Amino acid sequence: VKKILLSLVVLAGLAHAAATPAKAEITEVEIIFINADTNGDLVIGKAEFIIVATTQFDLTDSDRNNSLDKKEVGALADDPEFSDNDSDKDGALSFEEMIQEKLADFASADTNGDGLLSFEEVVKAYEGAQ
Ligand SMILES: [Ca+2]
Ligand SMILES: [Ca+2]
Ligand SMILES: [Ca+2]
Ligand SMILES: [Ca+2]
Repeated sequence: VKKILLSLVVLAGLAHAAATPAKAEITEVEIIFINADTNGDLVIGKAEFIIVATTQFDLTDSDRNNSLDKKEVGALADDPEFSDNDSDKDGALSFEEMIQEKLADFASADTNGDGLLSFEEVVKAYEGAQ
């Protein structure tokens, strides 16, 4: 369950711009969901999930070497998850390492195994990560 946290931090980062005090009745998880559901069918497919992850990866990879090192991820580098996800232990997260982790997050959040994340599944994963 802990493994979903980095994804949600990533999604929350993307959603941040949409979160205005005037819309305080909309919860953070709703904003995350709406932002990720680019085709508006009220479920998040694997492709939508990967687009969000890829966009965030590209934004974070400031030197464009297709790898996130500790100075690029900032405080997240201190999260034990960063070293867990760094499977080849080279001190950086490659795009492949990141996608592998995201697909694992997707699978664990998709509790009914239909290949889509419903709002309820996202809420459960989000609450589990708190
Ligand atoms: Ca969708
Ligand atoms: Ca980089
Ligand atoms: Ca690595
Ligand atoms: Ca599902």
